Amino acid sequence: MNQIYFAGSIRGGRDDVSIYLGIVEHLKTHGHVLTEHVADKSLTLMGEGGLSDKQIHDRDMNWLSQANFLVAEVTQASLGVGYEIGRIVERNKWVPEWQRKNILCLYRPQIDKKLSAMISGCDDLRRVKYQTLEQAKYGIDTFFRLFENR
Ligand code: 6K6
Repeated sequence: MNQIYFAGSIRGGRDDVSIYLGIVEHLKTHGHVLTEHVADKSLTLMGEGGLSDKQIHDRDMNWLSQANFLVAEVTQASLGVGYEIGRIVERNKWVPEWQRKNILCLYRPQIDKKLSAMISGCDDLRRVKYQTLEQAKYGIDTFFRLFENR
């Protein structure tokens, strides 16, 4: 079964949390989503009670290492999401092809928010532009189809 790490902004801002929820629900049709909490509306900027930042970082890095897909919603700029993507892009350079984690970045082009050149200019990940959830779902389905029967 596919293990999917979904990345979305937390301290970068929670404006898009409803969109994350729709994406996560759809990702579940493609495998097990390790990070459902990213789409949890009750997870606020104040965070998860009881966990230190080190515990969150180490737990998430552990989940990221278990995942074989990283799907990130990158419209809302987030240091954490950029860090997660960068860690995997770098790791992918040092492992054989069959161990690489495939990366999909979903974003909604907006007049006042331009995607970072570090994501829009990176050859080592796939990007899908969308406006509606239906378009995001179509992009997700197309992405996963690329890796079927591999
Ligand atoms: C929420 C708010 C404050 O502290 C929290 C508790 N946090 C987190 N729980 C789980 N994953 C987290 C948390 N903070 C960051 N992450 C990871 O980084 C997630 O996997 C997200 O994809 C990403 C969000 O980074 P920021 O920089 O937007 O927080």
